[in-house]
This record gives sequence, C-alpha cells and structure tokens, in this order.
Amino acid sequence: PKEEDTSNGVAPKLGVEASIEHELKYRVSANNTDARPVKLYQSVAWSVHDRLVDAFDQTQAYWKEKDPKHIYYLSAEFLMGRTLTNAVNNLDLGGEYAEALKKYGADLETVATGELDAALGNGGLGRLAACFLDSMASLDLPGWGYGIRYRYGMFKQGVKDGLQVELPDYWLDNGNPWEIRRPETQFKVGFYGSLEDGKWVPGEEVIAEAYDVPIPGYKTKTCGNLRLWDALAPEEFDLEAFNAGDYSKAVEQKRRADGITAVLYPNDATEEGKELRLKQQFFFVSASLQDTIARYLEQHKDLAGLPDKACFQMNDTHPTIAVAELMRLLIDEHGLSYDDAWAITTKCVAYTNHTVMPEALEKWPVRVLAKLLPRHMQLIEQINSNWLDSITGHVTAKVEAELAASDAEKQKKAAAAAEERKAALVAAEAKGEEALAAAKKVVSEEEAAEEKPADKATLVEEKLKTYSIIQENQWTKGEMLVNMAYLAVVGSFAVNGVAAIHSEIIKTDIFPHFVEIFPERFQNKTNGVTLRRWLAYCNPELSALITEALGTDEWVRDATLLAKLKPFAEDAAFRARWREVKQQKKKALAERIREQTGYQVSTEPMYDIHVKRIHEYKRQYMNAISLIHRYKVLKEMTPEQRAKAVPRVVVFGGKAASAYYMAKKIVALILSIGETVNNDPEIGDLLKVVFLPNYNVSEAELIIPAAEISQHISTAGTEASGTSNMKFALNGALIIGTLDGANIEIGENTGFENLFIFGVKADEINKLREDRKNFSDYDPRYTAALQMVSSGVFGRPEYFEDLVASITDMNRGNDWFLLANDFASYMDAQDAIDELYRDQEEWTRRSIIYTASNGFFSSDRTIDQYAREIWNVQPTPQP
Ligand code: 26M
Repeated sequence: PKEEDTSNGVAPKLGVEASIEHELKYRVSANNTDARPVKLYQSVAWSVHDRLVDAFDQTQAYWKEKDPKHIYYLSAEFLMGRTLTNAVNNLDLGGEYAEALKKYGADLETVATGELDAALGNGGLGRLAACFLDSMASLDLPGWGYGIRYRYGMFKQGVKDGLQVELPDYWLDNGNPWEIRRPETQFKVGFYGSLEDGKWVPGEEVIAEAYDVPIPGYKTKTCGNLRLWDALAPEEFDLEAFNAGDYSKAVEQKRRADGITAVLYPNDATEEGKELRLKQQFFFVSASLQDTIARYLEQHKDLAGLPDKACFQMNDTHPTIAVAELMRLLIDEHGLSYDDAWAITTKCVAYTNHTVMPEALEKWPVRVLAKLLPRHMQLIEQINSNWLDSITGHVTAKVEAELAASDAEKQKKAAAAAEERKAALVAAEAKGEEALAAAKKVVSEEEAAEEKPADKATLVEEKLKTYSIIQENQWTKGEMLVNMAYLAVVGSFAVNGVAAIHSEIIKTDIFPHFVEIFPERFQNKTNGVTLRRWLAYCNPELSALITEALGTDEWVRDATLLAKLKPFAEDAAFRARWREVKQQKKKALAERIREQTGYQVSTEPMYDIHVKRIHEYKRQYMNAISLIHRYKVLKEMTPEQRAKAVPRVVVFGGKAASAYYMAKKIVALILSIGETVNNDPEIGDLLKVVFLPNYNVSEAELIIPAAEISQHISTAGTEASGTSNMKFALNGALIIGTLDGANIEIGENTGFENLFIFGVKADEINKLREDRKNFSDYDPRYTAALQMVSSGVFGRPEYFEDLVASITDMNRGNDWFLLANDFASYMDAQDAIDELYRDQEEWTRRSIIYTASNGFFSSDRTIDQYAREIWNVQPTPQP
C-alpha cells in the first residue's frame, strides 16, 4: 500500500489501499473474503470520508481566518443522490481507488451501487440546490447549505397491480458515512406559547443538532458544507418529568421532536398547509440563523456589519419565515431597534421563485401562524403595516391618475346618457300617459344605477389590499392568510426567477405591483446543472470521447469549451464513435428495464424518454394519448408498411404525489398502455411503452445518457425552467418541447431548427383558456385514442373515466392544460422526429451539436452570476 497521498493538499495517514483495508476490518467488521458489495461500499466510503474531513477542516479553518462574506443557501430540500463517485472524482482520486479495488475484483462503478440515494428533496428544486452546492465549492465560494436531516426522504415508488404504491425510504439504514454529527452545535427552537409583556414565552422547545455533510469542489482544495439539522427533545428524557414519575410526558416530548424531522413532504407543486410543515420550516430556519449569528459574533461585536458577512438565499418561499425570525433575533435576542433590524434583514435576505402554479404558492393562515409563532405573526403584522404605509403615497397617486384619466371619459358618457334619456321621455310623452309613466320608471332606475363618482379613499383602500402581505382567503371568506411570496419580496434585496421567460412572467403575472415599487429588485438567474455529475461521471464514455476530441478535460471545469466540439459534428468517423457510445448506454438502460419491469427491449429502436415528476401541467398524459394513436396506426398497417415504420422504446419515469388523484391515474394509464402494447405480438419491437419505477437521481444518471429524444412538453408558461432538459441536451439527446422554461434558451443556444418545438405560446394561453374547444372539434386522432381508453382497450375503463373527463368535460377540469389545443402540432413534431431518425448521420450530427451548444447550462455559470449579481461573495481558495 502507498504510505502517503498528498492529492488535494491533504495527507491522510493511510494510503488509499491501506485505508480501505482498515475500514473494512475495523469500521465495517468484514474481511476480504466476505466483503460483500455493500460492505465494500461502506469501507470505500469511510476511506473517502476521512479524506473529505481533512479537506473540510482545512477549508473551514481557512475561511474562519480570512472571514470572507458567506452565502447561506436556505432550502427545505437537497436532493443529493449518491455521494461516492462524485466525492472520489472531485477529489481526483478516481485512478487510485480503481487501482486499490482491483484487489477485491471490484470496480468503483459497481461498488458505488451499494449506496442508497440521499433523496431529501422532491424534484427540480431540491436537485438544483444540490447542483449549486457542487458549483459553489468548485468555484471556491465561501458558502454553506442549510436544511433538514429528514430520517425518511422521498418515498420509494413501487408498482402493484398496475398502480403506484408508496414505500418508506430507509436511507439511513446502513449508516451514513457522509455526515459528521456535531453534538457540540445545538440551538433551542421554540414553538407555541404566548407573548408576555411583549416577550415571547414558547410553550414547547426542541433542540436542533447539527450534522455536517462535506461538499468537495471539483479538483480544488475547497470543501464546502451542507449543515442539516436534526431535532432532539430538550433533554432526551426530561429528568424532571421522569423523576416526578411523569414518564409518558417525557416520552411525548421525544415523540414530538422526532416528528419534526421525520419525513420529507412528498408534494411537488401543491401546498398542503399542514402545521407540521410550517414547524419544519421554522425549525431549520431558526437554527440556521442562530448558528450564523453565533459564528459571526465570535469574530465581530456589532451586528450592524452582518450584511457584509452573510447573505441568506431563500430557495422558494419554504424558508421565508427567515424574514421574521431574523427580525426577532436581532430585536428580541440582540437588542436592536426595529428599524435597525429591518435595515439589516433587507440587506441579508434574497429570494428565488421556482413556480407560478397558484396552488404551489404558500399562504399560511394567520390563525396557524399566530398559534405556532405568535411573536413572528406580530412582526409580520408590523412589517406589513410599515410596508403599506410606505406605499400609500404611491397608491394614492396611482388612483388619482386613474380617476383623472377616467373622469373626462365618464363625464362624456354621462352627458350622452342624459341626452338619450331626455329623448326617450319626449318620445314616450308623444305616445301617451301610460308610455310616459313606464319611461319615467326606466329613467329613474337608470339614474339610480348610474355610476356614482368613485370615492378616492375607498379606491385607495381597495388597491392597497392587493399589495398586502396579509390577505383574505378568496375561497374561505373571513379567513386571513399570510402570502409568503409577498413577505419574501418585501423582505429581500433581490428576487429572481429561474429562466428568462419565467423571470418575465413573475414580473407581469405574480408580482406586477411590487415591480412598480422596486423594479431594480427583480432579476433572472437561468438554472444550470453540474457537469460533473450530469456528464463527466454519469457518462464517462461520452466524456472520454469529448476529452479526446478537445485534447483536454478542462471542459469539466469550463463548460464553454464544449463549443469547440462543433466541428466534430461534421466528421463521419467521430459521429460513428458518438453513436457507439449512445448504443452502449442504451444497452445499459435496456438491462435496467429488464431487471425492473421484466420487459425485454431491443437496443435498435429510438429511445424516447419522458422522466420527471408526474403532473397535469407537465402533460405526460398528452404523450400517453399520442402513444395510443401510434399503437392504433401500427395495428392498422400492412406488414409492408410496418417494415418501414420507425421503432421506438418510450420510457416514462416519475413519482406522483401520494395524494394527487389525477397524477396517480396518469401513472396507471401509462402502465396499462404498456401492458397492452408490449404484449401484442403484432407490434413486437415497433413500440414498447415502459414505466420505470422509482425515478430518482441514480436512475436519472443511468437513463439520461441513453436518451436519443427527451420530452419537455409542459403547457407554455407553466414550467418555470426545467433542469433535466439541460442534462439531456448535454448528453446529446434531442428535445421535443414547448416554448416554455429553459427550453427557450436551449433553443437559442442550439438553434431552434435543431429542436422539435410545437404548441401554443405562453402569451396565447389565457385567451385559449377562455375560448375552449368543443369536444367535437378535437383532432380525430385524439378523440379516437380517448375513445379507446373509455371503451376498455387498456382495461379498467371506469377507473380512467375521471381522467378522460378532465380533458373532455367542461365541468370536470375543462382541459386546463390545453392538451387538445397542442395535440395536432405535437403529432407533427413526432412525425418530424421519425423522419429525421431515418437519417442516422444527420441525427448524430444534431446530437453532437446539442452537447457542443449547451455549456451555458453549467451550474458553474449560474452560481457565478448569483455570486456577482446578488450575493457579492468572492472566491476564496486556499493558497
Ligand atoms: C409544497 C408543500 C409541501 C411540500 C413541498 C412543497 C413544494 C416542494 C417543492 C412545492 C413546490 C416545490 O417545488 C417547486 C419546484 O420544484 N419548482 C421547480 O423548480 C425547478 C428548479 O428551479 C425548475 O426547474 C422547475 O421548472 C420547477 O417546477
């Protein structure tokens, strides 16, 4: 064994080979002969862990000494996936570990599969946070993530009797080598209670205890931190209660604390409004802010300087209670005035919006907030009333301008109406007594109904309500709600969307009145993905080819270098090798499909992939309907025609939130279509429809490199950005998509002629929604396909009845996501795909162009923009 290893500036006591052996014997208690895959994984992981800890300690000590401004990324979700491959390669130890593992007849790739995914997130938002941590460390930016150490992450999806089933995610079962428990870092977090003489006396307290997850940068000495909080009862067994014989009270406290960090809410894009969820949010936010302030005060005596040392980025509204909690800590715990505290808070906090779906925008009932966090509710009221005061002048001027504009108009209208009435009376008088009396009645009714001159004060009051952070529930009159997005905008110095179109939509549709007041606050930061995980490590074969072509692997650090691949698209020999890699990845996916579903799929057909959370707005359902049509067409073909058809393997993956009724039916429909199509001997390899269960980060790493076409077909204006579209493009999969989210910017970078774009545009949606089609006007292919569902071709017609009604019945959904409007152009795009696939040279050429064109979507670029344009945080590498 090598005795010393100095890579990464770190010199662990044992070399790689010796350390694996050591961990295997002493930590995992296995010997070479019974080193089963999981045990081998654990030994390797612990060996890597030690190296990470060295890098971590050195970085954190360096940053403490230099005291640069830090970014704190507050997020209820971090969807990390597996760590081993990423850590080994970021530490640049891939070669050494591969070498050391030969002794066990193992390779890193296989050993890595012994790790369970850390799935502490739902989907796009959580995975984005994980990519950002990788980029922050890789750019040497002083930054920490702050979140929750859920004991159960995203549920495991199974399939039983053609339906999704949810199983618990025991991710910590085999221990977690990637975290370091910090029993010395604990903070009290209070809930409930009352205000006594203005001071909050919590009715319940829990302890937040830190766990640190080191985040190695790519080939840099920097190792960042993800600090996750666990909840403990104040004393695991409250001694007083125990001594007093109140055993059950002590147990109850422990149960309550455990509940806070027990499980991730599996809702992506629907707000549940559960008190426990708010408890989770406050729990991690309070601990994170207390922790930051405590560390700040170790080196500074005056909190006035906090904005020069700390920025809190709120990942969606989930951590928005930070605005109120930072105010409370500054005022109640550190003695600042309200105004000073507000000045500090609004220089420290920034907010990223990730969705425009109304049902996902968090609005907490005042009643719930006031009970759980009475002091915070009081502060929010004060923030709101100061905010409304500050804009009353603006709103009054606006009302006056509107009144003035409409005044002239109104006077003219009123005069004309008076003239008309006069004429009517004259005409009626000529007809006699009876007619005159009737006309007089009409006139007096009209006069009574005539618009009174508007009362300015009332108008101002009405308008002010639209700016208010606290609003009446539009469904449940009388219930007051705190609009968390509004609180976030008012409390932040920067607000951003996550793709160009989305950042415009939030300005025009979600926060237009805040844009009037703070136009400079609104920004765009188009999302990105880490090229380490999503190209270099998940697709080493393609990466090797890229590196060979470019003569350097610098593109892993500097994604703009990928552009240099473009000329290789014209090189037939290179294209052949590119195809060969894709073929290899398709083979691996086919193997996985067989393992997971039992279906045998050929590697010859086009691999068409649609993976993401299941949601009506993402329109997996429209894809399913198109496949029914494809099946029907294939069935109707003669054998000669079939011989010329372009075969496809269509793979779906994605979880439906457990309570999302329609999403679950969409999963069931896809499974049913697969069952029918895949077992139809007439169809054979011409079409396979596969639902791959339990789509997660690790499955994505296998699926994405195998894709030839990927689907991003949300109703225009609904998908904030999408990030898998970027991963697919970088792995050379072509895109079929709508003009939505980051698809647009991918089109701009790749050339729209290289994408299969279809469907209506975002600015046409509102009009189309008002003006819905009649079922009889639908495309006949669409109608026929739905008819097949209703008539039971795929079984269980009653079960699918609601699903069909949701897009055909005015009173039951009314096709809110406009499948009918886009179906024909979607089918045209599908035909164009088939046509292009016949020309494999042109297809491959485009595939290379995709990889070459999309370096922009590296999260390194995104994070660099956040650092410069929002955070004002500087790279601080160790010398
Ligand atoms: C709400 C209530 C309870 C539990 C969870 C939620 C919740 C969780 C996540 C609500 C919304 C959530 O996320 C919205 C989201 O994932 N947005 C996605 O963010 C990505 C990263 O910016 C974008 O790429 C996606 O387009 C966007 O849908």
